[in-house]
Amino acid sequence: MADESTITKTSKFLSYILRHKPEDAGITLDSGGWAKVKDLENIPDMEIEVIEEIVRTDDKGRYSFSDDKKMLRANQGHSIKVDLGLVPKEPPEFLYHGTPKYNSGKIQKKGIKKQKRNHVHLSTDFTTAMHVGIRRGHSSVVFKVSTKKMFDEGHTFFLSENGVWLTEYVPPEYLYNMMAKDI
Ligand code: HQG
Repeated sequence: MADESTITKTSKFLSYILRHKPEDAGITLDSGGWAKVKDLENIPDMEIEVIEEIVRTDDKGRYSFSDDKKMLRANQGHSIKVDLGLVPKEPPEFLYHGTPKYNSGKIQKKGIKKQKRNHVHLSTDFTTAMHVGIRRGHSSVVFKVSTKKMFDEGHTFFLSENGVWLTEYVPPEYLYNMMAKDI
C-alpha cells in the first residue's frame, strides 16, 4: 500500500495527463482516450503498483484499465477531444449540479455550460452534487435539473463508466429548484 500523499499526488497527476494535457508527460492518448500502461510506467516517479491501487480504490472510480490491462483511461472529465464510446441513455427524472455560489446568478440566466470540459457533469444525488460544488472551498448551490423533460425535448445524455451523467448544455428553463449549502 502506498502512503496517502503518494496516492493523492499520483492520482491528481493521472487526472491531469489523462483528461487534459498528456503531452506534459510526453505521452499520447488514442482516440478513445487510452494511454499505454508501459508509457505511464516510463514517467519518472510513476509506479505501476501505485496506479493499480488508485484504479482499485479511487473514491469516484475515475480510471479504468482496458480488459487486457495494457491501457488506462479516465472515465470522464476530459477537456481534450476523446471518444469514450458512450451510448446515449435516458436519464432519471431529475439530476443535480453543484457549483460555487458565485456562479449561481450566471447559471440561472445562461444555463449550465460545459466550460472547458467536453460535457456538463450531473450527479444522481444532492449530496454528491453538493460535494462537487464545495470542493474548491466555497459555499455552494445545488441546482435540481429536470433531465427527463430535457430528454423528452431532444437533449442527449450519456452515463459514464463511473456513474456521472453527461450532457452538452442545460438551458436555464430546466433548472427546477435551487438549494444552498454554506461552509
Ligand atoms: C460552472 C470533478 C458560470 C460549473 C467533479 C462549474 C465533477 C458556470 C464550473 C467534475 C456556468 C466548471 C466536473 C455559467 C457552468 N456561468 N459558471 N453559465 N455554467 N458553470 O470543474 O461540474 O474530482 O469543469 O458549475 O466531481 O465543477 O475531477 O465542472 O462550477 O464530476 O474527478 O463552471 O470534476 O470530478 O468547472 O466538475 P468544472 P464541475 P473530479
